Amino acid sequence: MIRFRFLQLSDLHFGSPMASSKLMLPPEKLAQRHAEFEALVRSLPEMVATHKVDALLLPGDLWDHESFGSSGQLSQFRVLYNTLCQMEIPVVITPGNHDYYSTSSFYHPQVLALNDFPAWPSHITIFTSPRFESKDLPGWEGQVQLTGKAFFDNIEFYQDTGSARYERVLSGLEPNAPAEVLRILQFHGSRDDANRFEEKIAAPFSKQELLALNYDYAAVGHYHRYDTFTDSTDVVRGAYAGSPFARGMDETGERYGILGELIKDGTGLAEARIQPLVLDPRKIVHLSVQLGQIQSLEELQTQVIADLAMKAQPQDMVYLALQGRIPPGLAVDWEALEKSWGQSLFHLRLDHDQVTLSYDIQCFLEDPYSLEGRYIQAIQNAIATAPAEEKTILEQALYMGLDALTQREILVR
Ligand SMILES: [Mn+2]
Repeated sequence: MIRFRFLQLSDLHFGSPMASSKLMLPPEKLAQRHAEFEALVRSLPEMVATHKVDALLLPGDLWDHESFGSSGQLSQFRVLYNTLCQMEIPVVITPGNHDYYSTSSFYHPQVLALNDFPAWPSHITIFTSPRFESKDLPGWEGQVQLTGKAFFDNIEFYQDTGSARYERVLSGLEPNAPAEVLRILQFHGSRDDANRFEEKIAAPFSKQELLALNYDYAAVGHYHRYDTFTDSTDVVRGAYAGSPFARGMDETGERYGILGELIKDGTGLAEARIQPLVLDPRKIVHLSVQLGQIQSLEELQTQVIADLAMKAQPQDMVYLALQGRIPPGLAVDWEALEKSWGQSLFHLRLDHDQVTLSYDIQCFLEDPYSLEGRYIQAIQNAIATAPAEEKTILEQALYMGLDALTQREILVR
């Protein structure tokens, strides 16, 4: 019987500036996030020891770049490189579209040597062919076999403009190890039906194509959200760990690595037990708050504070988008509110671009012969007799009509 425990991590994009996010972290918080990311990377040897894993599986986009660029990139390359070199267990890397393999890649032995780094040690297996290859896991010869491939460029494409060059990544692949060997597939690619933040595709495949190949487990990278692939009997046959560290708005919610155990007895498929392991001490929360019929600053505060308390924790980074209307004449100091709401959090960014002014309806009605007055009267009559589901639409129409009639500057900045 083969019992194999692993930690799966991908899409760290280590070395990325993290500065372009809508969160707009100020320099000191950005520096803190870089330090936290580095601490996470440096904690990997301890993590694999704590969880007693046999191997570290890394299906791509470990670094945000594929070669040595600026000195900043060099120093961040060094941190992760040194950590992987210190590992006392096998490490398997299948380069992704960001850290793709090429003749100028740091995965290339000559490039590494030219930049004064010692050669990749023997416990680290790097797949460097654009076609799938199979290799025995060091120390597990005849028991565990990895099948993987490397990306060789960083070109993603949009679904509707895909060229023939981007063939189905799994087409033509056949497992070639004996059935009693634990067979793990590892690569970086886009599952057709996975949760995607955007529609860009790299190395497409479907769950059906993957399951038909009968690998015991597939460790896949590229999409930044944790997602498992289960067969028709709900057995896990592969997974995306997602990105382990929250860098931008496409990485909301908890960030994970995968702790897995594969148990293979005989020639049938292995039993896979996997669990997500939270790796980032903070998370990004994208909170949209629809303002109700608020009449005062106090009501606005109460509603937002209640939502924040429910959805975010003190260590989190919150992007708070307010929508709705506030009474005319209500003076709101948005900057002060952002500061005050952010005090109980690591960070808060307030977006009030979608907040508009409501109207003093009573004032319009006092002049029943005005266009606005007659319009309001007509809509209110309709609201009084409308079924419940139409009332909301009519209420919205009331305000949109008034916006048009009064030709008001719609957005309050
Ligand atoms: Mn990728």
